[in-house]
Amino acid sequence: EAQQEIHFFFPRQNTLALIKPNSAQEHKAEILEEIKSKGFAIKNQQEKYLSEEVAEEFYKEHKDKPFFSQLVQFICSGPCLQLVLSKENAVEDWRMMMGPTDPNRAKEVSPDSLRARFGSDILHNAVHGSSSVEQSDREIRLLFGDLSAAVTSTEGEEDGFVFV
Ligand code: IDP
Repeated sequence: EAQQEIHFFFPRQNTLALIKPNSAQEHKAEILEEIKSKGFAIKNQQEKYLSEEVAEEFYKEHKDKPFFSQLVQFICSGPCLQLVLSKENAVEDWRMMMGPTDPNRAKEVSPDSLRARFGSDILHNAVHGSSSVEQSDREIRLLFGDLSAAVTSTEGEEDGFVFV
């Protein structure tokens, strides 16, 4: 009797990850180990201060929020480890590793997440991850500039599933 198996394939994606300034930086070796152990390839990496101008562009969707200036100030307050991560379903999988925006909520619903472990409050929440493939392309281009030519855009793998 023929057994059918359904194999799902997720497209290989890039996502932009930031290890934000301060406390998270102390744990970057551990965070990098964890990233690799979850199957992400690190396609590009740089440790840099963000300029205020770049930070404002990076977070422009929040420019009308009351916390915008605090957010820009915080993200520029020390070096950020900037990473281009790549794997199947990278955008969603990295956000799962991060946990919810607010570390206090993360501690309740996702205690193993990076924000639960390394974030201190909703502003100082340790890590960033792109919210979509489109955002990741934009963010990678913004932070890596010309270097991003080699890594932006999702790679050619098919999105979908096959019946075997
Ligand atoms: P996300 O980083 O989980 O995608 P967003 O809503 O896109 O969350 O917010 C961007 C960043 O702005 C957060 O990571 C956090 O650092 C900061 N932030 C979000 N909401 C608040 C708030 O209510 N107060 C202060 N900072 C906030």
